[in-house]
Amino acid sequence: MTERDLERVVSDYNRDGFAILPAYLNGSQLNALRDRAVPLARKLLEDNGGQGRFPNLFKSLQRYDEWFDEQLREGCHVPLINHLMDGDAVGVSAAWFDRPKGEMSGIEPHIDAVGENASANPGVTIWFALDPVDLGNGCVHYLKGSQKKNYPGETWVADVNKEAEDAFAAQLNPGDAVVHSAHTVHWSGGNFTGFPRRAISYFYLSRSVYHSYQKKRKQK
Ligand SMILES: O=C(O)CCC(=O)C(=O)O
Repeated sequence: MTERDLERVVSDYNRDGFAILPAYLNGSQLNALRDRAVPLARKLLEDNGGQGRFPNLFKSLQRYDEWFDEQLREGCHVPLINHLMDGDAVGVSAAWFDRPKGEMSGIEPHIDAVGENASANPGVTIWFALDPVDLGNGCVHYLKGSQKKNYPGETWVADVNKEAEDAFAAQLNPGDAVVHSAHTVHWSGGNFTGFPRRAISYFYLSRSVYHSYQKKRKQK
């Protein structure tokens, strides 16, 4: 990424809470990601039998394949994540987000992490498209500027106007990516086409938020 591209990404991210990264992966990086992700997701789907609220969403891929562990720690995107998080990023999860043909509902509006206040950046997610994604097959939408508000309590966000002028549909090509703050409200749609809509994301928290989540989990 050139200095100029980086400036544009930081400025979009600070203003809107997300930034589009066109052609972020080259052909061989995209093939490597797809070749690693698709068989693992197939195996996880066979093992779990499509259970749960999101049968085609698998988190913590790094626990099943060390390649994802390495990507989460040292992938080509990690310097950008650290740049956006002042060098404070801890990798939490590599995830598979599929919206296969016929899955008519997406994921409702949410943020990725609850922080202490809106001005502190609790984390960042980078989402890589493996297929062309658009309005028809359930692309991710963002509410521009929503990272600046406070959403205390929980990650699901009620009463979001998905038709608002500030709602942005991240329509991407394979190898494009989008990076968003853990405080940015986002959602996705169902797949009303015959085309696949597969993606991989990597999720990072700031060190302090990561440790406080770990502490809360141990107390449960
Ligand atoms: O891929 C999707 O449908 C939603 C992605 C998402 O919510 C996320 O990456 O945090």
